[in-house]
Amino acid sequence: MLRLGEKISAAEITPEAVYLERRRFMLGGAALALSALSGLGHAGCEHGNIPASSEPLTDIDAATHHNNYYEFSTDKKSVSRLAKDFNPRPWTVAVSGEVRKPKTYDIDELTRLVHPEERIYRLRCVEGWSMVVPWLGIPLCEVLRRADPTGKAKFVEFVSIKKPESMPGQRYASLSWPYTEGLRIDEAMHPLTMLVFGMYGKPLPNQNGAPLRLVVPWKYGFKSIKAIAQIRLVENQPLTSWSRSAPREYGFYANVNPAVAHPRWSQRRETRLGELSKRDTLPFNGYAEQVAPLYQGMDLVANF
Ligand SMILES: Nc1nc2c(c(=O)[nH]1)N[C@H]1C(S)=C(S)[C@@H](COP(=O)(O)O)O[C@H]1N2
Ligand SMILES: [Mo]
Repeated sequence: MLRLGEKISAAEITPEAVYLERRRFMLGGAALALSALSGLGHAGCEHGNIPASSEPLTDIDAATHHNNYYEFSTDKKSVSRLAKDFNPRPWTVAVSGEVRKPKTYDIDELTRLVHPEERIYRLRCVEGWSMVVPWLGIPLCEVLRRADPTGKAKFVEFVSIKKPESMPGQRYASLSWPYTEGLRIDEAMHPLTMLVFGMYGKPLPNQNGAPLRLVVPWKYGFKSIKAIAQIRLVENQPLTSWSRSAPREYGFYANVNPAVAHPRWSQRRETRLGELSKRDTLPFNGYAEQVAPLYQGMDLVANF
């Protein structure tokens, strides 16, 4: 039996178009064959206060043909074509560092750790586009908790795969390879932070980060690292690919903030993929109620 999160099965009051879309994804999701999942639970990770979205979903074609993925290309329209033959199997994800129980998971073991959930999240790219996507995955917290972090685990570093034979963009020094990202431990443990392996009820397309990516919806898109191979719990704030290449432009926190301009352009407005007119960008990408408490007392202009 197909088991998706409550968000999709609850009889929520939503505009009819959204409801019909959701139904379509449930049917599509059957193709994922999430069968042998009953009996698994969520013990230990608090999932409260996940916002329900009633916004129209971005067209799947738009969300899968306009991609930032420098391992393949810096041209957003070419990524899907260049990533077509990338093989996300076999794949392992190593969880290591400041933990008592390091473990290397096979990807198919990791995606079955707990019931997958479908959550509709906005993702806002630093370059000004945004999308609303039904993501399928598990809370990152579930994986971190099982590793049993030590008291020294203050940050989490994520490392992508390095495979220049099948990732043509890695032949250029457009960024340092492998792509790395990081979160503070409380950001990583936050219930909104998801490890994602599907979208629109289907396995994640290569261009969107197969077989496993992060989605951190209140941060600019570059924090949502694709093709994750390693998750390391560390004591010190890790250096990330974008901060290394342009420290003035891409900070470690990267919380969506319309009040703080990128040095080369404003962040006040954004364009939803598939739409023509712009809309206002919201603080924390609209997730302030859930995540603003994480940053109480912090100067979010200095910590951009
Ligand atoms: N490994 C890797 N992950 C990455 C990137 C990348 O170049 N390499 N680009 C990031 C950026 S800048 C954005 S906006 C999002 C885009 O995700 P999408 O293609 O699913 O929209 O992926 C992020 N994750
Ligand atoms: Mo981005």
